[in-house]
Amino acid sequence: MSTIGEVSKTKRLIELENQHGAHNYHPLPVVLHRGEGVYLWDVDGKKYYDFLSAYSAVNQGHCHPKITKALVHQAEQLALTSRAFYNSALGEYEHYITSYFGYDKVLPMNTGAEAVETAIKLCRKWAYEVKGIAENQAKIIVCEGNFHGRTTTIVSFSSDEGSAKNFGPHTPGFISIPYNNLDALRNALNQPDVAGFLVEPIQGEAGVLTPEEDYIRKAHALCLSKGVLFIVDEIQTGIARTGSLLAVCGNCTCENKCERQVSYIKPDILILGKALSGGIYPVSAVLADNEVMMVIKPGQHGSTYGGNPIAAKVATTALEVVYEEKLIQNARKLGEMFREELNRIISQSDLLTLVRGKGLLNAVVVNDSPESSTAWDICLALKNNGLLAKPTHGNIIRFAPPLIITTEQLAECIAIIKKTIIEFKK
Ligand code: IF1
Repeated sequence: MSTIGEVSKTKRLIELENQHGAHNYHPLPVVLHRGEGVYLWDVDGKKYYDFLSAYSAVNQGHCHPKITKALVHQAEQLALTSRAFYNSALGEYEHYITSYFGYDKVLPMNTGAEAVETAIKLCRKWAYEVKGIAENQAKIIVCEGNFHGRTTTIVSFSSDEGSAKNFGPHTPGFISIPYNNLDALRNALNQPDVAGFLVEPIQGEAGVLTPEEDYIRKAHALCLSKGVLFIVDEIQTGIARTGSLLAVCGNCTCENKCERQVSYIKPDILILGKALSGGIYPVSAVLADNEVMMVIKPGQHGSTYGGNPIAAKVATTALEVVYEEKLIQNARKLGEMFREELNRIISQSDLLTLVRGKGLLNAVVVNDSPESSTAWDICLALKNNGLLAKPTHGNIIRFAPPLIITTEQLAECIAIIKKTIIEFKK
């Protein structure tokens, strides 16, 4: 173990964060120093499998050589111009991503929350200027258990008290309904002045809650019948994570069409982030057709870094890697293997109650109360055995490795999970 004097490097660096950084996180006690593919190394050189992937931002693996090269090359040429001027990378990127997902236009931003805020602004402006709702009366339907980011407006419609309490006064104009409940959506759509429905195809933070098979398709049809915008947050579920290009099996136009192109559900507003960045540089995007996107006029929205040349090159390369390395098919195949093996482990232990998910976005429910520290303690034991994962809520552990993981690597990870569960003492 490397030490600085008597204190280990890990302890010293954790103390520095504790003393000089805001306490807005409770990280697992590991200090990471290097990443490559599915692997991470801590400051003492211990190697781990990454089973969180920065919450699905590292779908292409850590420090992907092709994405890193694109970043460095652009950074040495032109990094930032602001949108006061055109730049040579943005137009080609906009053409690429709108063709890739089948939309007229993209509004480039940086973080997921910024993209969600952008979608809310687009929906409201469309409501007043296209649908004809009276000004300041537009309502957007959201789901209980949602996670769309941490800005003041977004936490205004969070059902998680920890996210919303004492950040008021909250932004009005949102109707909250139970997730995966079509009757509740039908009733909410009958309320006046409804402009949009904002939904995650799978609720990641809520514990990888996968709705009924036809929930998203029927919700889309209900919105269509009421002239309400269907707004889908694919920040965590998109970019091949769930074994499709988009969890809504959207109108993806990538060359290696996934077998699930049966639903052709096309959101009116599609929100992307995380893995659009290749896990290397903040990039998010909002896609829509002209009827919606053209309500925003010059000077009405944007950001200093939105659409910068580095982001344009990184996002283009991140999307190229998805089909060059067949991440959609790999996520689907290895996700099925993971759930099958975890069900075997669950049948032999009373520590876990179930595994759920789609593709390589999965979670296990620990057989203990959400208030217990069992899920956390299991993650500490997994860390000691060389695998990094983290609980989402109390008694749920999310398992989401990079989508480049091989069958052999996944088998080794399953063995680590099995060993940890068998040896675990509450
Ligand atoms: C953190 C949670 C996950 C997201 C969806 C928008 C955003 C996120 C579906 C906002 C971001 C991240 C935020 C990250 C941890 C992680 C997270 F635990 F916070 F809730 F994944 F579930 N829509 N999720 O999942 O995107 O602004 O962060 O780029 O530490 O806050 P962002």
